Amino acid sequence: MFCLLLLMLPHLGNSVPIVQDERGAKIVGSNEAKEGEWPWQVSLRKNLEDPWKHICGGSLIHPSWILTAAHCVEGDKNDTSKYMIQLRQQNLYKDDHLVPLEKIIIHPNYTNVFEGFDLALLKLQSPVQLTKTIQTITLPEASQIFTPDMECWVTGWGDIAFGVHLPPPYTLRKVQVSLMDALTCDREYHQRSVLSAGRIIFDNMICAGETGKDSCQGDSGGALVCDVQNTWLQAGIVSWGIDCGAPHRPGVYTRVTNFVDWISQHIQ
Ligand code: 4AZ
Repeated sequence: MFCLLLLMLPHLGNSVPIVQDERGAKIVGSNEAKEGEWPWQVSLRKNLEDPWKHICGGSLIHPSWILTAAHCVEGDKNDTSKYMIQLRQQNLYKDDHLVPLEKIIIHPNYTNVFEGFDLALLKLQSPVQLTKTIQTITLPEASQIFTPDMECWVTGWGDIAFGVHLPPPYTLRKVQVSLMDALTCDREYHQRSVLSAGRIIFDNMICAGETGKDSCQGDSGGALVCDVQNTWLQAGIVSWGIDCGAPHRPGVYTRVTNFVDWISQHIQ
């Protein structure tokens, strides 16, 4: 959805042709996740023409709470009945057990993805039983610094290349991505861009990925996680990007450290 929208924004000057690449594109550039990996990964489902269709990813951060992107539930904060959560699943739609929502909390400063603040909390009607395959992801301390040398991954059932849906049996995919701070990312986004004035990437965003390795449509709301001294911490939430896996266009993520106080205020 955002790919298309974004490509229609001429001022961002994306001049990269849409081609199938030879870099082995999948989530983009990924491999299949193993069963038991990424036990916090959830699928956000919406009741559309296709009932309970996957629209976004999300992460289990507490037995009763999911963290996702605000743009995934935009305009529906009082309409919890339109949504359901599927907890960690190896193949999307296989043996669904959908969990209803009690509450949707969109960050109060959210207006659109380009301004940041692209996060929302979803409260489940009843807490989930944690198992070997269903676990929470740890949020970082607000002071945690994520650096490009860290090992970070993004996972999801999103498109495997720009405009190319993940085919059945919809196996969860993962890709290792390197982080990029907002300023460096902003410089990247100004490359080959018609309009060079003004910030494109703000400090409440963090970027990750490189040519051929990226998140894509359908991965939104999912977690960008990093292994920090043998603990997985959530550094980002898939938010937006121009194209998927294109040169000078890293994936843009909500920077979780900026929002851990807001999150813990709501989930106590
Ligand atoms: C989307 O449309 C989307 N390459 C998500 C992530 C990225 C681009 C688009 C990052 O939801």
